[in-house]
Amino acid sequence: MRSVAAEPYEFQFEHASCALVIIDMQRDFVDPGGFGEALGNDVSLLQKAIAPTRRVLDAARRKGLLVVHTREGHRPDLSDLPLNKKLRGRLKNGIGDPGPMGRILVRGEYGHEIVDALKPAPDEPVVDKPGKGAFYATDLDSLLHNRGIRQLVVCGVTTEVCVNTTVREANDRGYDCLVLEDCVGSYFPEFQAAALNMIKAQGGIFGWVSDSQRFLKALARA
Ligand code: TIU
Repeated sequence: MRSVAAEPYEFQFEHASCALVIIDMQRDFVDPGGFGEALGNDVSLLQKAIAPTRRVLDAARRKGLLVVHTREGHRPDLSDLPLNKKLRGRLKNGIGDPGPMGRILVRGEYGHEIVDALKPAPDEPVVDKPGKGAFYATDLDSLLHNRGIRQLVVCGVTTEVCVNTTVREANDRGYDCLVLEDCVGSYFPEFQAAALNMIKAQGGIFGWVSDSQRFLKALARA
């Protein structure tokens, strides 16, 4: 077992049983000119997670960790888009409608793709998810289970929405999750702080929180 300095206490992992999971680092959420920015959000708060996540991704690849990427989005015919999600927000241009980078959150569209800096390698699984949690209506659990994965190191956006939902789903399925605070981002600084606190409170009720430097140090030792 390897140890990463973390809160509420050290996180333990083994290379063979640990995966890096990068949540929804898609152009439409992260890039200037995308759907997220069109909704009035400050995407620089998400952009700053790219560089540290890239360093973690590079190190994970070098060390041979399983790397899994997720993308939030829907089939082009929108048959997997629940009506409540379609209607939520009363947006003039919402999911499935034309957006600044193609149809919003539709698979195959430019804005749905992962940002260039974190582009998945050909051998890295990409899990397309219709919900906020990466386990809901996907094969993520079986993919991890079949590889003997027990620990997840989690990066991505947004901290209080898809990252938090995924960590909660993972925790209930028996995975230990380490969230790297500089590799996750929220449009709302107060939610960033609260979402991280919620994970590590009560003895790590949902998991552990650390940062890229501390994780990279632990990975380098291994
Ligand atoms: N990936 C993810 O978090 N999807 C969202 O819709 N996040 C928001 O914060 N809106």
